[in-house]
Amino acid sequence: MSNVASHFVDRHLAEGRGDQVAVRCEDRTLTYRQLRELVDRTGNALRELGVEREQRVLMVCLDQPEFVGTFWGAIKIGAVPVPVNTLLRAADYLYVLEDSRARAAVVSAPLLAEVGPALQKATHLRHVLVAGGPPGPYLGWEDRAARAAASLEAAPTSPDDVAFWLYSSGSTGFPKAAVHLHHDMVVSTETYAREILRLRPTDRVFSAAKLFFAYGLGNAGYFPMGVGAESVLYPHRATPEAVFEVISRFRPTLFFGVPTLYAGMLATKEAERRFDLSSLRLCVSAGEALPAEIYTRWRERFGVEIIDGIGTTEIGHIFLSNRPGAVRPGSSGTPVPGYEAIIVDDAGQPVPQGEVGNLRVKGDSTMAYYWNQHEKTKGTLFGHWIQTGDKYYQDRDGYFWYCGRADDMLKVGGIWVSPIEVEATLVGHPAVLEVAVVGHEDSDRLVKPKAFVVLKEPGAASEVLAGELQGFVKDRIAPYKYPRWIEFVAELPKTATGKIQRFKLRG
Ligand code: 3UK
Repeated sequence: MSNVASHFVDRHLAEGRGDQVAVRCEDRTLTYRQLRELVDRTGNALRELGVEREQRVLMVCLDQPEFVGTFWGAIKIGAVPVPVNTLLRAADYLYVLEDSRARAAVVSAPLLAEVGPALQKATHLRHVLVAGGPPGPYLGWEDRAARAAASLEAAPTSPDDVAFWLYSSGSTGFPKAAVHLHHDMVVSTETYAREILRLRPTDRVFSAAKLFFAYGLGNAGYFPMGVGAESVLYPHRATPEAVFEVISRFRPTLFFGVPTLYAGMLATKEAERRFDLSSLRLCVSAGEALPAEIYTRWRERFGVEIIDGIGTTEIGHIFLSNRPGAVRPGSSGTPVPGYEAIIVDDAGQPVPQGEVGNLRVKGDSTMAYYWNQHEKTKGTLFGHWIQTGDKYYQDRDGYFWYCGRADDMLKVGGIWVSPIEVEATLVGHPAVLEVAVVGHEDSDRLVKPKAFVVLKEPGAASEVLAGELQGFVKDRIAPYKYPRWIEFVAELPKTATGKIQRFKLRG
C-alpha cells in the first residue's frame, strides 16, 4: 500500500476497525467504513470530472466531512489537494488558484460569497464543487459524490509522489506552496504523534486550529487516522466559549490550541465550574511560543498540562517539543525522535552552546521544495536540513528556547501576518503619509500587530481616525491582520539610506 490514502483510511478496514468512529462533527458521526466510502466516492467524483494525477484540487473547506473526503479522495486518485485558509479574501484566492493552476476546487457553501469572484476569474480552473449548501452556478459536492461509485482503487503512487501542498505566507504577503510527498504524513505520525503524544485508537482528539493549517491538518486530520483514533471536527469559529462547549460535549482526550486561545480561555470567568474538561489527558500548544505564565495558570486551573512544541508548514508538523510530565515552561523542548536540530550562524556554522543563532532541522517529513520558487527553495533547504527562519538558543540541558524571527514576519494567534502587507494597505488610506507595522506584546505577552502612523496632516490624529484605519484594513485584507494598536508619530526612525528601522519600534 504505497498510496498514503490507503495507509490512513483503507488500512483500518483491513485491520478490523471499520465500525470504529473516525470523525464526529456536530450531529454527524462517520465510522472508518463510512469514511472509506466517502473518500472513495469523492475520489471517483473528481476523476469523473476529469481530474488527473498530479493535478491540483484547491480546497476552501470548513472543518467538516467534505474536508476529509476531498483531501483523501484527491490523494487516492493521485491528485494533489491544496487546502487553503478559509479566512482569506477574494484577491488571495485568485492568487492561489493561479499560482497552483488548480484544475478543480471544492468550496464549502458559506465561503462561496468570498471565493466566488476568484473562481470566475481563475484561468486554469475547470470544475467547482460546492459542499453543504446551494451550489449556485456550480456542481453540488454531495450530489456528485452520491452518484459516483462507492469504491475506488488507489492510484499506484510511490512514497515520493506529491501528496498535498500547503501555502505559507511570504514576507510580501504572497504565499508560497510547500510541496509535500506521500511519505511525509507517515513520518510525522510515527514520530510526533506516536512518540510524544502517545496517540492510541482509544484517543479522541479535538483541534481548535483548523484543518487548513499544517498544525490542524496533523492534529485532527491525519494523526487520528494514522492510529485509528477519533477526530472531533468543529466547523465554526473557535472562540474560547465555543471551544469549552465542544470539549464538554464531545469529551476529547487530547486538545490542540494556540497560545492566544489558551489566554482567552483562561480569561473566561467561572470556566472550571461551567465546563467539564475532565476528559482531557493532554493539551498541546503551537504556532507561537507559549508563555510560561499561561502553562502554569492552565495547569493550576484545569489540572492538565499544555505541552508546547514548534512546527512549520514546511516540515509538516512539530519537530521540537516538550514531553508530558517533563515540561520546561517557556521553552520549545527538545527534538522529537526522528528529528535533529542545530543552531548555526549566518554562514551556516554551528554556534557554541548557549548562543543565539538560526534554527536548522533535519527530518524526513520536510517538504520537497516550494512550488515555482527556486530562489526561496535554495535559501531554505540545505541538503537534508531546512532553515526555519527562527532564532533559537539551546540551554545546557539541551532544551531549545525561541528568541524571535530572523525576518519581520509576525505570528498572531498562530497565523502569519506580513507587516509589509498591512503597511501597504494602510498607506492606501488618504490620511496616511507613511506607516511601519511591528509586533507588540499584549498583556499575555503574545505578539499582535501595532502600526506607527505618520499622517499627512499631523493635527488630524484622533481616536476616531485610529478606529477608521483599523476598519480600513479589516475591509481590505483578511481581518485578522488588522493592527490592534495605532500610534500616531511625527516621523519614523530611519537609516541614513532611508530604510525604516523596525527594530526601534518593537516592544
Ligand atoms: C512559529 C513557533 C515558537 C515559528 C505549525 C505544523 O505554526 C506552524 O506552521 P507555520 O508554517 O509557522 C511556523 C513558524 O511559527 N512557531 C510555531 N510554533 C512555535 N514559535 N514556539 C512555537 N511552539 O516562527 C515557526 O517557524 O504556520 C505547523 C505544526 C505545528 C505548527 N505550529
